[in-house]
Amino acid sequence: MQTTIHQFREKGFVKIDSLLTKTEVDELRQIYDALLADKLATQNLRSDLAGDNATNDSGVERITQIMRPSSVNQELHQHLVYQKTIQWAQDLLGPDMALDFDMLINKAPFTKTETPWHQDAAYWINMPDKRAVSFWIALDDVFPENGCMWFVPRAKEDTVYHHQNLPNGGALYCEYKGDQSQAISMKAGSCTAHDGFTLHYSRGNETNGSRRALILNYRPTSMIAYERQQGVDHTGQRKFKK
Ligand SMILES: O=C(O)CCC(=O)C(=O)O
Repeated sequence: MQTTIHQFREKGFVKIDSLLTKTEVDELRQIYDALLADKLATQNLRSDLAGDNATNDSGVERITQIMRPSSVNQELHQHLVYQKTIQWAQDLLGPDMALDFDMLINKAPFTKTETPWHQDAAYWINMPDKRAVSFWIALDDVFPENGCMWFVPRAKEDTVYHHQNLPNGGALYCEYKGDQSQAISMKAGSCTAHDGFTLHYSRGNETNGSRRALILNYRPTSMIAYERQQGVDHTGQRKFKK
């Protein structure tokens, strides 16, 4: 545990093996697939991170993002994964960590669309306390060819690089041309944890299998209250805020 905490603080990211049991992975896969299939219940929380125009002729979403999925699924809301990750969040960043929001990011088979390089802090409003951790939980075995996460060890300072929007509501992105990035392959049920200033990206899914990720974001209770006061509840359209 101390090595994990040390690496997270030094590099801005770390892998946590076997966060979930096989049974827990199976439970989450069922919930996940039901949410993906239910376009009606998720319609206001759902978007294509590749941008609206990216949806191909067959109407397939390239990178499906569903915000706050536990708000429409009670089983997910009560799942043990939230207890396991809050414990890790508090160990990594302090006892005041609480769940800010959850999301699903799915890359369906052969959608071949990368999530561009970015830092999560580019999405944030300006917050006095910038501690945050995002758990990216693999519900399938992940590796470069199906879209595992890649990270660049972060700088010591809290620097947010210049980001732009992909057209038509797509993701924020920035340039990264260095050679420090590391691909984090892992088994289903394992996760990575990264902070808001760590650059990350994933390749498109070039395989015939799914690449399902559940993402849980934690930050200080006081900063969640601060966000909510300003109308940020992570259900709506992404905006670039400084
Ligand atoms: O799942 C992906 O491809 C990207 C995930 C991501 O950017 C994030 O969790 O912050």
